Amino acid sequence: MALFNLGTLASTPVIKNNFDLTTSDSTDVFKFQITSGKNINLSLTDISAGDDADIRLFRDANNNGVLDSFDRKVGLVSNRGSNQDEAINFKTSSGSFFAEVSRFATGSSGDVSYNLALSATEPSGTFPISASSSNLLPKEFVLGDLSSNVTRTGNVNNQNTTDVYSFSLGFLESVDIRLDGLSSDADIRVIRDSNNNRIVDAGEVIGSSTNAGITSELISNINTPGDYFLQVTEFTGATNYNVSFNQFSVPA
Ligand SMILES: [Ca+2]
Ligand SMILES: [Ca+2]
Ligand SMILES: [Ca+2]
Ligand SMILES: [Ca+2]
Repeated sequence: MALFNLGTLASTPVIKNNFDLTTSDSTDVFKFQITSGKNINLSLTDISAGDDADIRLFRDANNNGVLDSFDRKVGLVSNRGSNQDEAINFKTSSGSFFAEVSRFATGSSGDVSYNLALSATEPSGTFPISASSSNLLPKEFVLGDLSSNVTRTGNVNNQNTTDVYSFSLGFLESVDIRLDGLSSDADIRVIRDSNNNRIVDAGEVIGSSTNAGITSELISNINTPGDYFLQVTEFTGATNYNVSFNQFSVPA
């Protein structure tokens, strides 16, 4: 196991790109602190083709500075198949944490390389701690080119504050995006990752909808060809949701 001490994690993402796991050194652990209630965001991307890596998040529950079996009793995991991106978005109180990236041996052929981004974003409100949009862009749900209407259902909650969908639009394709079926407040925003670094940088949010309560959300008429991300984010509490991508053609 390799251990990396990141110090205090804040909203500016910490980037650890082109890290490697091997059969003899199959886990990397990144230790960090948050000094007040925040949203911890972890994004594991660019896992090497033909391989599988997973990510886990643990609190240093016994405060001894070591990731031990006591800490491992409670944690969050993202362990999808093959080299799909992994994501954790956790609303939590201050403390010390360990993010552990591990090589999933059964799904991997040799060395496994990956990119990791970590951030701790500020709550949107003051009290109680409200969720905030992640500034990381793992491809959790890959929709591809929107050549027909797509509807998906999901759930956001304190242990999964953000879901990220990736989609693209071709020439003369447009889309309206609607979020409904809410039982608690959730919001949406659309991001164009212009510099392709899988981080939400200044100027990359091209639309958002943040109505109060369980009012539905709508972002209309995105119509420039290209690749996009949609984030669905919890605001105050757990909720199921429906997200609809209503595709239509732009008149030539
Ligand atoms: Ca410990
Ligand atoms: Ca995996
Ligand atoms: Ca970016
Ligand atoms: Ca809302």
